[in-house]
Amino acid sequence: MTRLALALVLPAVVVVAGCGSSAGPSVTVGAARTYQLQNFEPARAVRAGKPTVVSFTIRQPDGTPLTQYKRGPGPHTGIHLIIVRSDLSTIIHRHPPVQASGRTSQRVVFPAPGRYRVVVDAYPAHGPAGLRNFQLVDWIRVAGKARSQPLPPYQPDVIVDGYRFTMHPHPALHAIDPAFLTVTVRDPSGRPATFSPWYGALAHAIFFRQGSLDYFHTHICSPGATGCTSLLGGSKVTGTSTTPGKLSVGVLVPIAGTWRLFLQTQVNGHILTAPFTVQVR
Ligand SMILES: [Cu+2]
Repeated sequence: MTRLALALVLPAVVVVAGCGSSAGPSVTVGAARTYQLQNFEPARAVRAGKPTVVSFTIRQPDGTPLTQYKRGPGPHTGIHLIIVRSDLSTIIHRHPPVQASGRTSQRVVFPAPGRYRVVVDAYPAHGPAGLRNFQLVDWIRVAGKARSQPLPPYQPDVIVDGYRFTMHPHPALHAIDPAFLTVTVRDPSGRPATFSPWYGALAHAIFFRQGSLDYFHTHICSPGATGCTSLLGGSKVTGTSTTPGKLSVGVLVPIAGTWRLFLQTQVNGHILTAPFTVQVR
C-alpha cells in the first residue's frame, strides 16, 4: 500500500499533517477519498548511473486520472517531481510534462545506490475547495551498497561549481512561522550572480527534514511576480530577489527539527544546487 497518497497543505487537515509525509497512507479529501499514485514505475530496484524513467499517473478520488493541471506564470503549475536520497545527500528536481492521458514520465539518473524518496507535488487545475496543491510520495531503491552520509552541520558558505552561496546570520527559525534567510551568490570571479528564471522562479528553496523526510518548498521571484507564494495552513511566504546576487529565501516548515535546504537557481545557464543545514525550533 505504499503507493497510497498523502495530501499535504490541505487546509481542512491539521496543519502539522501538512508535510508529515512520514504518516504513510492518508485520507485526504473527505472520508476515504484520496489521491493516489497509480502504476508508479520503477517498481523494482534500479541501477545507479544509468537513465531510469520514473512514471506514474495520479488517480483522483473519483477513480479517474488527473489530467488538468494549473498553468500560467510562476512556479506553482503542473507537477513537480522531487527525489531525495534518504540521507539527504542528493536531490533531483524536475517539472515533467503531463500527457493528455494524465501519465507523467521523467528520465533521471540516480548518482549512487540507496533509498530515494519520491515526492510528486501536484497543482491540479480544479482541486477541491481550498486545495491548491498536494504531495504524493513513494520510494525508489537503487541497487548496491548505500553509503549513508551524515548530514553536514550548518555551514554559512557553500561553493557549487565555483559559485559561492553565503547565508547571512539570522534569528532562530520556528515551525509554522514564516521567516526569511538572506543568501548572497557570487560567481567564480566574485561578482554578484545574475539569476535567470528556471521552472517559473528565480530560485527554488526545497526543504526536507532529516529522518522523517517531511517536505516543504518555497520560491524566490522578482518583486511583483504572481503565483510565487507558498502556503502552509494559514501561513504563507514569498521569497524575493531585488538586488543582483541576493536572495531573500522564504522559510516555512511544518515542524521543528534539522532540515536540509536545497537552494536551486540558474546562473549563466548553470543549474546550481546549494545545500544548507538549518535548525528549526
Ligand atoms: Cu520549485
